Amino acid sequence: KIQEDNEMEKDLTLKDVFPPIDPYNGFMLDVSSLHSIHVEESGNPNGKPALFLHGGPGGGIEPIYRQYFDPEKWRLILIDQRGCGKSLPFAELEENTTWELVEDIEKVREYLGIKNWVVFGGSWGSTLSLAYAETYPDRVIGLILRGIFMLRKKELQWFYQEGASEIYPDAFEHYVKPILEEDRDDFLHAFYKRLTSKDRMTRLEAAKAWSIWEGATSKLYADSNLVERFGKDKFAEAFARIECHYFVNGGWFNPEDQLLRDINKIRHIPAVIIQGRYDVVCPATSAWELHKAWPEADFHIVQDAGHSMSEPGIRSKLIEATEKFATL
Ligand code: STX
Repeated sequence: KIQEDNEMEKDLTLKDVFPPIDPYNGFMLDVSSLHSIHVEESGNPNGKPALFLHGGPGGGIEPIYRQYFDPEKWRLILIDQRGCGKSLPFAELEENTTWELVEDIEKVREYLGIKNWVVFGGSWGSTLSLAYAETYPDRVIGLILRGIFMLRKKELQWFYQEGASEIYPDAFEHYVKPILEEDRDDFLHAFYKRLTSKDRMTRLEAAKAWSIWEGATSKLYADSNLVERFGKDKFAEAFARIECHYFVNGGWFNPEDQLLRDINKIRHIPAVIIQGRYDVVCPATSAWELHKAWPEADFHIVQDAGHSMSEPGIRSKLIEATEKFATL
């Protein structure tokens, strides 16, 4: 009995992130006549390669992302996707599509002389991880996916039109403010119009409202730091413009459930799916549908978490996964 209790205690110990580290390499890579993307490497140059794909699209990389991987075991590659972070031109929408990002990833892999890698992505990062793996399955030796998002109409409708609005009516009131009453039947297109306006103030006002909506709904327990970060001009402009551009274009998926339909291409790859029960940004239905289509992948619902990778239960499961995959 006592032993069982101890075992349970052990299971309840949450894994914390690794200490902060600086990259040992960083560079810009020209990926088209228009775009240069920022790439960095950290950890152990002789470690197992892992690719980190950030969210949004348009979120850019954050130093904390390096801390989910044991720096002695992993050679970690982080990319600022087109138009965000340190990539240039900033907030650019031309030549910025899912399939161009997939090709950028291949360019980075080839440039670094990496044969194959573990791919780690949450939210939009999970979308892009699936799109990349289904296009280049031979290059992926493992997938760690969190807060599953497959960019289908029902997912966009839930978060940007009606659904999440019922759980966060207070934050939703701020989100809709820049949009005229008569345009509120289609927030996605109404925001797109403002986010691509020639007038900087119109763009900025819309970008902040859009971005703060996501910041305010990302965690089970509201986090004012997150809202503040998402509301910063520079972050909001790239994040909102790029997200909205991808979403009005349905992510260039065809059919819209392309990622699920093509799941057989990657079912042989070792994978972990991690999902917060109370994820309001990317509700658990998508993770559940992915689990049903891909029963071989480890599947974890974290009972006391929302959408963010920094929530303790999610953070712990992600680190368990990188530790397990380090020995793959
Ligand atoms: N977009 C969800 C997403 O990918 C619908 C996302 N949400 N927050 C983020 O990404 C960041 C933390 C990367 C800003």
